[in-house]
Amino acid sequence: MKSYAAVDLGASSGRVMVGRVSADSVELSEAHRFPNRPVRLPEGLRWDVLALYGGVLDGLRAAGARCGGRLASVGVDSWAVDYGLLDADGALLGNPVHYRDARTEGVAEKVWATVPAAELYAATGVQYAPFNTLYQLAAARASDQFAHAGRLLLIPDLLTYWLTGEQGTELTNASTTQLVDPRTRDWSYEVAGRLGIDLGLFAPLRRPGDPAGTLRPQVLAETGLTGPVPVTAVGSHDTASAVAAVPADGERFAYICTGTWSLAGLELSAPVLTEESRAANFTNELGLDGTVRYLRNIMGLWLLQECVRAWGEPDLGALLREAATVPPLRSVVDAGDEEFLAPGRMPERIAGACRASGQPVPRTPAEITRCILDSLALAHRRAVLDAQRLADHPVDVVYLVGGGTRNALLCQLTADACGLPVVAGATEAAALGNVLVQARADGLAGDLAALRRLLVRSQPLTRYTPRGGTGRWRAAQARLATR
Ligand code: LFR
Repeated sequence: MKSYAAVDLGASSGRVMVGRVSADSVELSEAHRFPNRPVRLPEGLRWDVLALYGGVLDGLRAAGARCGGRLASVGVDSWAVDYGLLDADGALLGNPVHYRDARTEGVAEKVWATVPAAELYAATGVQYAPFNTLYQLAAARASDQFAHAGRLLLIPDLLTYWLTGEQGTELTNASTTQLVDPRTRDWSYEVAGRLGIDLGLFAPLRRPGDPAGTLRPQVLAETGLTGPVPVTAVGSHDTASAVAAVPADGERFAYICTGTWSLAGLELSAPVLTEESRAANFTNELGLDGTVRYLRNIMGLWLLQECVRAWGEPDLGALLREAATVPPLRSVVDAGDEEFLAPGRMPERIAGACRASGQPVPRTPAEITRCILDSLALAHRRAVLDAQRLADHPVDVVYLVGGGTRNALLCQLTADACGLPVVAGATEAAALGNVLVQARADGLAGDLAALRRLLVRSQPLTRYTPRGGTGRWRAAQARLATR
C-alpha cells in the first residue's frame, strides 16, 4: 500500500486527505481540515490564499506524520475559474479575487459586443456565468495590477507552484476559463485573439496524471516529509476529480456533485455545442481521459449555508429533522438563479423570491430550509431531464457525491423529484478522485471504469428509491416556469 496526499480546497474549507491505495482497495482519511474564510476588503471580496497555503503545509505535515514522512505523491484540486497574478519575478500580485465579487457585473454584455454569446458557446462550450475567468479578465484588464502581471495561475496551479517552483495550467480547470476548445482540448486561439487576451499569460497546459514537479527543499523542511516527493497534476478542478470518483458502473448514469454548488449532469465522450444547449445553460467542461463533463451549475447548499450563517449557526441536524416534517413543495425558488450568487441576507432573498412568484412565503428556519431542499431537488430533476434530452443520452440512475450525501433528506427528495434511484457515494469525492489519478500516474493500472470498480469495492453506497408522485414535482416546476 502506498500513501498519497490529496489537497482539496472548497469554498468554505480546505482539507488534506491521505489516500492509501493498493491494487484492490482505496481508503481515505482526513489528515487536516482548515477554514477557508474569504475577506471583504475596501476593494472587494478576496480569497485569503496565504492562509490556505499555510493550511496546506500544516496538512502535509499531518499527512506525513501518518505515514512515516513518506508520501508517494501529492495532488492539488480546488474550485474553478479564479486565479492569482504573478509579477516578472514570480511573486504574487495581491490576493486573488473571489468569484462571488461584484466586479464582473455587466461585463459579459461588453464581451458579447465583440464575440456574441452564441459564437462564444460554439467555440468553448462553456455556460454563461458572470464569474467565468474570461469575464474576470475583461473586468481586470484596466487595473494597475494587471499591467504588472507576467503570469496567471489558476488557484490549484498557484499552490502547486508554491509547493514545487514549477508552473503549469491543468487542463480540466483551464476548461472553466472559457478559453479552451472542448473539441481540440487546447486553447481557443480564435476566442482569445478576438478578445485581445494574451494566452502567453498562462503557463503551458498539463493534463491529469502529468508530473508537476517535486516538493521544494524548503517545503520538505517545513513539513518534515522525506524527499523526493513528486507532485502530480490531477483533475485540479474539484468537480473533475469528484466526477472521476462517481461510483458508476456503465454509461447510463447522471451525477450530481453536491456541496456549496450542485453540479448536475452527464459524462460524455464529445461536447454538445448546440444553440439549444446554450439556451439551457449547460456547460462542457473537460474531464479525465478524454471525457466531457456536461453539466449545469445549481446554487447548491450555498443557499442553506448562507441562511445558517444569518441565523447564527443553529444545530444543523435539528434543523434538518424539523424541515423533514414541514409539508413538501409549498413554495420553491429557482435554485439556478444568479440572484442568489452574492453572499448576504439569504433568508430574506428566498422569502422575497417566493412572494414574487405568488407562493406562500416561508417564515421559520425550518420552512425556509424545506423550501431550499425542495428547490434543490427540483433543480436536480430539471438538470437531469434536460441533460438527457439535450445530449440524447438516457440514464437509469443518478449518483450523488460530495458533502450533500450527508443530507439524507436532500438525497431522498432528489430521488423523488427525478423519479430515479439515487445512489449516494463518497462525501469526499474530490479527494478520492484526486488520489486515484495520482495512484494511476504512479503505476496503478486501469481506465476510468476500472478505477470506479475499485471505488465501488472499497466504499459503502446508500441507495434511495423514488417514492412516487413525480407529478407534484412537475407541477412545482410549472409554478416557477409561469412566473
Ligand atoms: C465547485 C466549483 C464549480 C464551479 C464553482 C466556482 O466547487 O468548482 O464546479 O463552477 O466551484 O469555481
